[in-house]
Amino acid sequence: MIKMSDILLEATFDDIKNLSYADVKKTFALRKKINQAILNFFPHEDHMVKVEYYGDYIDDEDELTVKELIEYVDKRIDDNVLLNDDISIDPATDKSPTLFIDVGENSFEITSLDDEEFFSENYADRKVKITSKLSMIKMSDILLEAKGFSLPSLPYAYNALEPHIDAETMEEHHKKHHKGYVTKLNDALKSKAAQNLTIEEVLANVKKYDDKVRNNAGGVFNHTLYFNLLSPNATTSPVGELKKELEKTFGSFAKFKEEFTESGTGRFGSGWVWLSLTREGLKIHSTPNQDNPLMSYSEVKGEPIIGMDVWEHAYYLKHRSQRAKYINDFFKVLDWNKAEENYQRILNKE
Ligand code: MN3
Repeated sequence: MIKMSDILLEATFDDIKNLSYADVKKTFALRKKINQAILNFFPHEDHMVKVEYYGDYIDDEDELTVKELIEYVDKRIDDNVLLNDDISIDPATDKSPTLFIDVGENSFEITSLDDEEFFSENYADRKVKITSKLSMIKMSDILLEAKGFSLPSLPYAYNALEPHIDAETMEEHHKKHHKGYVTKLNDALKSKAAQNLTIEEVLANVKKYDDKVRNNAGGVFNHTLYFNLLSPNATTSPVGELKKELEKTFGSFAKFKEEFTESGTGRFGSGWVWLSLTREGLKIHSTPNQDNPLMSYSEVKGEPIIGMDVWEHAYYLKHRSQRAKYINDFFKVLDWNKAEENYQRILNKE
């Protein structure tokens, strides 16, 4: 049996985020309509009916009063129905007093246990039919959890970048650090009417918020960019337009790599090294902590094409204090096809 708490795991973030308050209101109204439909069909609350329930994981059968039936249906819907399930209610097509309710993979067949004659006589008056595409969901869960950012999954396994970056580092980095930034950012934005903003919108106006937002919004964005740039099948030298622009700006890939590495080893404490597109063209620069070039705090402002994490948590388990070795290994898993994609996306935005 699927519980509503699982829905938040199963539904995509967009499914939940796109649910508007209007949908929420409509869903309540629809549930009321189902209750009303049952009552229209079985007009006496103390009338006995037999319900047969066929669910995703369990089947069930019971004899209930109509009043109990309404609660039973409501409860089952609450426990079992997933986002975007269809719903339909139909009386039996012949004149037998049977009501069918289908909600997604769950169905109810409800048969009158007495008053059969009464039923067939008045059948026409009680005809009900509801069909809707609307989701039935437990609103309290959605309202608490729907808003906010979620942790993107990695496009490869934790051990996929070995031997250059080890599985333990990747798992810690994604499951603990990246996730931590997501959780803390959601917490920091909770009462700030910022729930529908994109991460870029938060970063562009980061001075409006406190340092908790600054650090964690940076953490969310930077790690998403970083993890997506890495690949077990990386194309390890520049391609496309970015290759041309890189050679024009830095002379050669080797020169670029040298300057990028120096920026990484030269960053005191924790921070990031960037290749950004600025108003003056491509630039290598670094930022402290979780700052990035989209923030007004950054000395160099622009659009990040490549971001390299030089926090110790990104390499310490394997490379210990040897940051330069980590940077060397970073270049073995940095996928320049992804960098070119980022570059093209930025060019097309302008
Ligand atoms: Mn990190």
